[in-house]
Amino acid sequence: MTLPAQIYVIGHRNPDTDSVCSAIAYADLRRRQGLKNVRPARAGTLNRQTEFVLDHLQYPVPELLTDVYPRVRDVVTEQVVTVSGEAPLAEALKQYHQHNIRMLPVVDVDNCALGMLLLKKASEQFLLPDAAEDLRCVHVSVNAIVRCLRAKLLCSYEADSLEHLDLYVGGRSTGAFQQWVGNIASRRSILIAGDRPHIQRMAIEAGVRVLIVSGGSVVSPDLIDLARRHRVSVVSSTFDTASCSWLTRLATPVRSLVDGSFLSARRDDLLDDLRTKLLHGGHAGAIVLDDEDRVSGVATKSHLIRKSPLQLILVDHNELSQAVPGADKVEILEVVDHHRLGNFHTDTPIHFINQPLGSTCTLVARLFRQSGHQPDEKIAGLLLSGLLSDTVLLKSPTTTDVDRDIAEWLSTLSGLDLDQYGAELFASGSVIASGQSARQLILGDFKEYQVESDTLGLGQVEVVNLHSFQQRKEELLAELARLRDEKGYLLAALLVTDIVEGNSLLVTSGPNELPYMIRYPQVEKNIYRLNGVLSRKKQLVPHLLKVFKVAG
Ligand SMILES: [Mn+2]
Repeated sequence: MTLPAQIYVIGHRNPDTDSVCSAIAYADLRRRQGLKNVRPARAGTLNRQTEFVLDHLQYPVPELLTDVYPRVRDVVTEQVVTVSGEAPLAEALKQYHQHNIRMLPVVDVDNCALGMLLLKKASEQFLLPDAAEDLRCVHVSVNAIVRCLRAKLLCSYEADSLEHLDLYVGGRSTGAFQQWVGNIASRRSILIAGDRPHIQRMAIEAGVRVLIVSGGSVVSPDLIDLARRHRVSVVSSTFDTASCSWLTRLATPVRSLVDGSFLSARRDDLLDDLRTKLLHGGHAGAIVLDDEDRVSGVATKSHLIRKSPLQLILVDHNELSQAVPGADKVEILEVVDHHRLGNFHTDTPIHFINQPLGSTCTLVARLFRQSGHQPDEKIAGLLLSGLLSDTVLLKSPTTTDVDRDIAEWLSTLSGLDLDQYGAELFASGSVIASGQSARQLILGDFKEYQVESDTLGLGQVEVVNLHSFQQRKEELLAELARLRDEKGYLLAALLVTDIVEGNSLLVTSGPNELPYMIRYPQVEKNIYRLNGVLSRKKQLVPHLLKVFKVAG
């Protein structure tokens, strides 16, 4: 039995709004088209903007998949058959036969593993000995005999003690028996006798360890008394002598046949790790344990070739390096994307849809339209969010006419106004409006640069408009001054980059002569406008290094 397949629609790692919303919407579409067991997932933590979208549209956060590597639990799905450590070997043999298996985990009362009993080893125990003394020797307790022979315990002495004992049948005439019983090591002997009271008495007087009375024969009360005085355990079984003898040999509790050095695996272990253990460890199988150390399955080599029940539909990416870890180990059913093609191979043909549109959400919305399905209000809202996010409110150069057309359609379906909702969407993603302290904002993405013996400390934040910055600029200026003092920087500055306009502001705390040397237009005290500057590394830093070197 294998688990039913579970199909996840999932975007790339470090998910953005397009990636999460297209996964939700595409899962919805495929479900409506009749695909079973399909649900959206995400490959990482949601960013603030996506959180806002799901919250605003009151849509549940998709399940987080940190990886999709096949686990032991995905392939080991059979109900496990176990045997109690106290059970006689006879019971284990019955289980092997009944369930057609060759391995049996031996468990204690809490269902925790004591070891693994292989059919091969269990049968060898009985079939291999050929010397008379080995054939006679059994490893049992009185209670084990009682259990295996379904017998009555008439007189008990240390019934739990597990001992190596010799098994005899009292099949001699009274005179011969008397002589014989005096010659055996009686304290380590089990004697099977029938309904002959003389023989029973002689055995008890000789002090055998266990007297088994076969055929349901009675034992008189005075003999039971005698047995108690001689510390002889007496059991009575309805089986005949031959069966009693055979079953006593199979009465060995299985726990004494296993050693503790079994191979084990956790349900959550990677299948690849189990593979290594099973292929190189020399064990026929591993006992699978659950979180509470209880036995939940047996894994064998045949499990290693089973397919994971998990399948993926990738949206908003097509490169495995960007996919949820382990994606290369499971079946990928479809890809829906708007990025360049990466290195991607499959064993079988798959649905692969890739179009150079502004967002995957545009593509998914188009698939809804083409298939005659109309997204409901919430799904339309999600699709619109992904579309506006990826195309930066339809302003990014990647925006196509299709995106603009689809955006109008989704706006109508969702009842969300393009401009108003778009503005809210981007404000929600703003770092500056996130409630972080000024110090956290400055140090979030911060680097130090050396100019001769001086140090510049430069942070950067990206925003989609300068609105929230204007509200916090005094606070940021004060914090930069404090930071400069503390660290002894020549200049402490924060580059606030408007990614929509493609410009930046440089907020500074520096030497008094800075306005005269920096060669950027000053907007107000300690704030400069850097037209066309987006990159700290490629644009700002080379400029500052030049400026300060000339000055120094
Ligand atoms: Mn995208």
